[in-house]
Amino acid sequence: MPSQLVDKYFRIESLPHIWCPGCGNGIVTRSIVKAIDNLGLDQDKVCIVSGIGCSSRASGYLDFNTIHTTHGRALAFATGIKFANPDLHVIVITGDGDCAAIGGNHLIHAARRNIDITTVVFNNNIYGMTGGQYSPTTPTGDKGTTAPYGNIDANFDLCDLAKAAGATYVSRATVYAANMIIKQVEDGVKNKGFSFIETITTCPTYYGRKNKKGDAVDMMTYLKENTINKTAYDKLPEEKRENKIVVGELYKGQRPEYVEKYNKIIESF
Ligand SMILES: Cc1ncc(C[n+]2csc(CCOP(=O)(O)OP(=O)(O)O)c2C)c(N)n1
Ligand code: SF4
Repeated sequence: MPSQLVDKYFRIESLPHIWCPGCGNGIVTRSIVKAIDNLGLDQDKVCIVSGIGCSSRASGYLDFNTIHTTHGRALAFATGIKFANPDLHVIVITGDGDCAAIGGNHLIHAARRNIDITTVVFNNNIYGMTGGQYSPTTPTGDKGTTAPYGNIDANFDLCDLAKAAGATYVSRATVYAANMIIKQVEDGVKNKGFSFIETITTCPTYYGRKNKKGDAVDMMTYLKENTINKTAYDKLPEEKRENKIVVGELYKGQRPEYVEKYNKIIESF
């Protein structure tokens, strides 16, 4: 990362970070910072909210208004912050466990309300911080410390979930293509409503090791070879669609934003 971005947006005194070699969390974090820089947002008008997990540690490294909350509750805190300070650009950083297991209820209601928050999920398909338990996005059949013989649950498609719950911007990208993450975070922040960006990231230490996915380079190669843009995917015959990671803007809608609706009621009295 160019040093001026580090100097401007990172709390140097909080580094080095805790992430393992080959972890994709740095790529997503850097992409969020680059998107904020590209948008020219005032640093003091950005609030980064995270839960608990390896990914959620990102908030502590970044020099904005930041809050490192409790596991699964980032969106609940973010909702309060946005209500109290509608001028802030609120960006939530959350892991797949944080967002879709303990925090799943907050996710569906934030999306349902279409509150103007941009949520970036770092989906590594596992609980990284606590040692590799399976999460709601661990593919069926894959292993975790709590599923040593293979996970029998059906895994969530987080983007389908967010769209069905009411998000007005939904997209997916992988850490193999960081430029796509940057563009999606920019588009998510520009969307006046609930934006949901799923980034597929690498955890070689737990997900990779438990599922014999090789090293970080092998995991990156897998992302490269199995990713397909939504437009191309829609043209594929059914039999060629299996196991593809569909990336790009997956949904864009328009509905009134929650805080604006609420404030109109307050002003009417
Ligand atoms: C209420 C509560 N329950 C459980 C935990 C333990 N815990 C901390 S992080 C975590 C899961 C982390 O997985 P994920 O959210 O996917 O993030 P990652 O570490 O993979 O980035 C759990 C279960 C906790 N801190 N608080
Ligand atoms: S355990 Fe996994 S998610 Fe956590 S820092 Fe290491 S590689 Fe990254």
